[in-house]
Amino acid sequence: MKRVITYGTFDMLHYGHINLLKRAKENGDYLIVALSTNEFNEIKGKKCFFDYKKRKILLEAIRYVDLVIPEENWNQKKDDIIKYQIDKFVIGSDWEGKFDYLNEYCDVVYLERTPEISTTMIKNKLGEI
Ligand code: C2G
Repeated sequence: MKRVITYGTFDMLHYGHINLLKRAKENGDYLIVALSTNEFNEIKGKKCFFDYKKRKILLEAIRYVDLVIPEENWNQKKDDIIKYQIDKFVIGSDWEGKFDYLNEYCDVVYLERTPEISTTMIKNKLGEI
């Protein structure tokens, strides 16, 4: 069984996220999503609309997602890959090159980011109404 992992905040879930998760799952048989905790989002400088519990409920309802674990810091990826016996690390192309060091532990794949949709854009558009 090919095990895939991806990381993110996934706030205000939108079709760009779903598109990423769909393609991530197509890279294997079992998809783990490491979901940024509220505390880690503060470190990332991201203000979330939904807290971790709600974002986790939303992700767990997606057919492509098999397991959701907390992402608490920038440095847990290697340990996660070993602990969960990950074959492939997948993330959007906005991170191109940033996680190549994980090649030592598993395949690293950057998937094209879905254009013209982001949580920030949604917030801005809502602000205009
Ligand atoms: N994404 C995408 N297309 C979009 C928006 C997001 O493909 N239009 C992808 C991102 O590239 C990422 C995932 O969806 O792979 C989640 O996006 P974010 O919630 O913005 O995650 P991010 O803040 O990039 O967190 O340690 C890694 C970080 O936790 C990644």
